Amino acid sequence: MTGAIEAAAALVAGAHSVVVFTGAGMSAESGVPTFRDDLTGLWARFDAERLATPEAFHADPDLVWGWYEWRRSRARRAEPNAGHRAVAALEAAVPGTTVVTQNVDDLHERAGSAAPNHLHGSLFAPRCIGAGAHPAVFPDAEEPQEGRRLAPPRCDACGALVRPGVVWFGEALPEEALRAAVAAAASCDVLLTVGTSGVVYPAAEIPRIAARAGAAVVQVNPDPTPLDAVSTLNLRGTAATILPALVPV
Ligand code: BV8
Repeated sequence: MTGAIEAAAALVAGAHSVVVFTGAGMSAESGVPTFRDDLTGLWARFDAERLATPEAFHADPDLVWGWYEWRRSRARRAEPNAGHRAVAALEAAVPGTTVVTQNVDDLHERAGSAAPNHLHGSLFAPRCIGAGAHPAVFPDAEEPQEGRRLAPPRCDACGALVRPGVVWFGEALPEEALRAAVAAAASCDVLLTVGTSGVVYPAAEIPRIAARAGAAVVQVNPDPTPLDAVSTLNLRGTAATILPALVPV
């Protein structure tokens, strides 16, 4: 595969604008379980796509808040991996680089990425469910326990329940984030898609928009995905081992 990695590195080195589109696999080598690995204990009987919904939160706020607080504590304890650091280095080497992530952790930021575009929100931006959607500060709750319920706090401003600052299934993506991601994908020379199964829409359209616009699409994933079909190069490997080889020296 070294030929493919060299070809991908040459594409990146010759690019004026690059989009790096990342999914849960980007954080796997930091020890953050991928989206569907997280269901343990109390949550194990649920399907992630059923738990990550407004209906689940409405039905049992403590169950859903407990899951997200557990995930947030896992993300806080994790460290960015060599893949996150390579993305930050790529941004420095190619000024026209845009990072678009489906991930809700903050590992891109902690690796030095300036302003990753969080299409699905963030574990670190809770807000209340009141009309004002007031940003909430995190309570000094006890360390979340795996598989345990935890009561969400109430908003200081209006008393409404606080919810995770993520985009749930059935919820619209942040308009400006999606618009910017589509614009970047439609005008880039190269799009790197890293660690995503490419099945969650409308985010999964991003690599397909780049391919349709004539960009070279390079996929980094140890496993085949539906994005194989739109990728110019498929690099069968992990984010932390492949991405450093793609950064122009
Ligand atoms: C919406 C936040 C409408 C929460 C998440 C067509 C068009 C539009 C919508 C739909 C559609 N069809 C269906 C829908 C509905 C739905 C959807 O797409 N469902 C899927 C299941 C079919 N979409 C929605 O509901 C979206 N909203 O459409 O709203 C609307 C419009 C207007 C007004 C009102 C409503 C909202 C979707 C967002 C959901 N929220 N996250 C949370 O995190 O709890 S999605 C969540 O799942 C993650 O954020 C992530 O995006 C996704 C998981 O995907 P991946 O990141 O790809 O992760 P995955 O585990 O699947 O794959 C990991 C990959 O990494 C694997 O391939 C693996 O091989 C690889 N890997 C592993 N290790 C490594 C690695 N790769 C590299 N290195 C490694 N070390």
